[in-house]
Amino acid sequence: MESASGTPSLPTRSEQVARALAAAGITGRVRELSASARTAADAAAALGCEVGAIANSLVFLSGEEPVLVLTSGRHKVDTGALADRWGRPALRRATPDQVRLATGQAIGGVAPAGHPRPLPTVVDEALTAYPRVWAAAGTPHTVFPTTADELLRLTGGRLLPVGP
Ligand code: 5CA
Repeated sequence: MESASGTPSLPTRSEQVARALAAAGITGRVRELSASARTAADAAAALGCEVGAIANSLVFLSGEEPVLVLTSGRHKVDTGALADRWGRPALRRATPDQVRLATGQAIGGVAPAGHPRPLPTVVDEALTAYPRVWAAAGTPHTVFPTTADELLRLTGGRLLPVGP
């Protein structure tokens, strides 16, 4: 059966992501993988791409506000430097419960969109090095192809360096 998004029977959380992509005019389709893509390394292995081309959707709390940092899988976030560049209160890693509350998605499948409310977002400048990047689509088994420019459009985010 085909759903409204034109993709056959995706999980509900991925349907929400597919709808957000369509609303932003993003044409890359959500793809369901047989292997788990819970981490950037798993996703890169399943897709046969560089780990740097995986966009991890990491949730932090800045003060009490949840924020999203779309980070290349090739490095970690330097939270101190990023908070300074972004002009926000210090960033700390959200707990699994806080991630679910802010995104409606579980760690391992957090997507850049499809959340109950849009989160203030940074897109990692390092992602511009890849003509195609892959992000999770709401579950650990779903991904979609995109670009740094599309992620900026999708999230209304800011392009900043996030790595060390
Ligand atoms: N599906 C892949 C990308 S396609 C994915 O979701 N990767 S991820 O990096 O965005 O999700 C795993 C991330 O969740 C880890 O990098 C880590 O930053 C975060 N994480 C894992 N366990 C915890 C935890 N207990 N608390 C908070 N964050 C966690």
